[in-house]
Formats: sequence, structure tokens, C-alpha cells
Amino acid sequence: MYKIIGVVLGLLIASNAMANVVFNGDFETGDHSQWDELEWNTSRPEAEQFEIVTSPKREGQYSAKMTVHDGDEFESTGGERVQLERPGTYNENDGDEYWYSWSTYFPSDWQNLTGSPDDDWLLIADWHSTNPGPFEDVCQPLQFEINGQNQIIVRMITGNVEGYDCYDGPGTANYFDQVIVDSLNLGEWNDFVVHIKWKADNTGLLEVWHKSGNETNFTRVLNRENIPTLQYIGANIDSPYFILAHYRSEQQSHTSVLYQDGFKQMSSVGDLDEADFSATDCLTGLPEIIGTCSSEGVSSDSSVSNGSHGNLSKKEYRAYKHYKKKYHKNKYKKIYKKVRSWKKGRGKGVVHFNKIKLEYKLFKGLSKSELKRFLPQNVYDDVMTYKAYRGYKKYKKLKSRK
Ligand SMILES: [Ca+2]
Ligand SMILES: [Ca+2]
Repeated sequence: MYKIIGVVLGLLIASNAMANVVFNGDFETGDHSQWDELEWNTSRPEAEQFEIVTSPKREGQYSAKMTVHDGDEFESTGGERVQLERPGTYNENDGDEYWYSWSTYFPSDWQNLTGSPDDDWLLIADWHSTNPGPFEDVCQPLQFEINGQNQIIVRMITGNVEGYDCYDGPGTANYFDQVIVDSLNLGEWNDFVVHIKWKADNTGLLEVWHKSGNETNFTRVLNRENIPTLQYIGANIDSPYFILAHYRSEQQSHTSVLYQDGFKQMSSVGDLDEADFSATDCLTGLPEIIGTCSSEGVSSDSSVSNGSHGNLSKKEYRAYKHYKKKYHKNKYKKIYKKVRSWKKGRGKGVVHFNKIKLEYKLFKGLSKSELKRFLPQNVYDDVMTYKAYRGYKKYKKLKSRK
């Protein structure tokens, strides 16, 4: 049912504000020129299906309003659509690792999709197999789909897809559907963050985070490790490309409208510590993507959140949050008092303070377990106390500037 569409490789779109952004499709040019190809029912004026609007918007000045009417097919392809293809220059290759983020808005008068399970589908985003070529008749390796129950589903078909004719083939692919949102949130933005290690063998990774409306925290709604995330047939490995979609079964007959904004493909999310990127944590790397991480979570409005940083840079703010999270107020106070007592305790105390300070400086690069091996237990404990004292001082300094 998902027909293959043609690719027209466009010009490489230059420049991104942030170093880690590989491709920016946020519509801040006031048009769709960041993207390669717009596909719509070309017998209509483009504006009936694609429009840059200022409201609702998720970030910056502009978002994209995408409308599909009954019969809006693109040239001779199946399915009804208005969608944007990312320039082929950015296709994912075996071994690539990227982060993606975008936001989709479903108006409050959104109509449920109708029909049989074969017909009640609508895609908001997908990675499409390259074509022409051996993957032409295989379905998208990865797609974000709305179904007739108003759920958002992530569907993946990767690995060995030999013999696959879309979903009907007898192949040996890695194939799954996972519901990531149980009931579509209408009249508000849905934010997505996707992390993918693109691999044809079993060493790939797919993680998806989602939040909607006024939710402060992202939730990791999908985590699959050690899976193939690319399709292959024999020695051929596919290099898929991203589509920001409003693409649905031709069996639908109502007019559907949705808004897309803020798409970014990134090589990293700042100096985010992946360990911090847990299920419901405040995502500390997100200032560079969508919204900003505050102590309460991720704000939905980056302009407001910038204010809450006061005079701190993003890096300083992350450090502030790190220290704030690491030590409770009372624990810090105790540590501070102890080190102050060394410094104030004339003679012996000062000698001890200087000794610990020196040990700290000498062994700064070592891990905790290495330190433990090198130092007697009492010295190790005091070095740790001194380290925490430094953290507390840094925290207080950052807090005063916040
Ligand atoms: Ca925008
Ligand atoms: Ca139709």
C-alpha cells in the first residue's frame, strides 16, 4: 500500500547555526526551501496543501501547515499526501548515529481515521528506502504513524528484507509495531526526540522520547537495543532518507490538517551525558533542540526558559543543575563546614587542608576506583570531601548569577 516515490536530489542547503545540527528543517526561512522536494497534488495550487504560518508554531517564527483533501495524490503514486523530503545529501548510512527532533500539532477538530486496518493509517514522519534499487518494493524502514484508534505507532522493518513486498513478504526482517502514544493529544504540540544508531547488523539502536502540551518532562516511550536499523538485501545496505509527512491512505475522504515544526537532525545533543537521558529525566541536552531544561523539567517555551537561566550560559546552567541534583542542601552544608574547619584550624588544620588540596590536584584525572587504590582510606575520604566542597562553591557561585 505504500507506493514508492521518486527522489529528486536537490542542492545542498548550507549552514546551520549550531555546530551539532547536521540538517535544519525548522521553516525559519519562511518557506520550504530548507527541504528538497515538496510532494502534493500538483493539480491544486500549492498553498491549498502547504502553507507557512505563524500560529500555531512550536519554535521560532514559523511552522508548516499541511493539509490533505480527498484525492490529494502526488502524480501517479498511491496514498494522499503533502510531504517534504530531506535532501539526499543527508541520507543515513551504515554506522551513522544521529539525534532527531521535531514537533507535530493536531488541531482539536482532528477526525479519526476510518476503515479497515489496511486503510486507517496516516504518517507524520518516516525514513524511506532509497529508490530506484533493490529496496523499492520494501516498506519504509521506520515510520511514525497515526492509526484508527488515534494512537501513535512506531513501525520498523529492517535487517534482511529479501523477499519482502512491503508488509506481506516472507522475509526475515526485524519487524515491530510499538504504540508510543496511546491517545492522540489534540490541540497541542507533540514533541519527539529520536536517537538512532544506524546499523544493518544487530548492533543498532532506536530510542524515542515524547511529550505533549504542557508536560514538562520527556518520557522515553521506546528503547530497542541490539537491533538492525537499516535494511539489507544480500550485500546491499540501504541508506534511507527522512520525510516530514502528512501522508495517508487514499481510502480516507475527509480533509485533514496538521502542523509540523522544528525538525533537526543532529550529530549529538550538545555535551549531554547519555546516562542522564533516562526515561523521565529532564533532558539536559535539549536547550539546543526544543525547549529548555529547567529544574522542573523541559519548558515548552525556550524564550521563557532563557530568562530563567539569568546570566548563565547553557554550559554553566547544566553545571548548576548537575550540582543541584548531586548534593542535597544539608549534605553540602556539612561538607562545607568540615572543609572550613580545616582551613580555620590554624597550624595542623591548614596543613591538612593544603595536603588534601594537593592530593586532589595530583589525582584529579583519576576515577574514584583508581583513587581508592592509590590513597589510604582516610585521605581518600577527605579528598572526596574537598571535591564536594569545590562543587558546592561552584554551585553557590552559579546560583548567585542565575
Ligand atoms: Ca519554526
Ligand atoms: Ca480518498
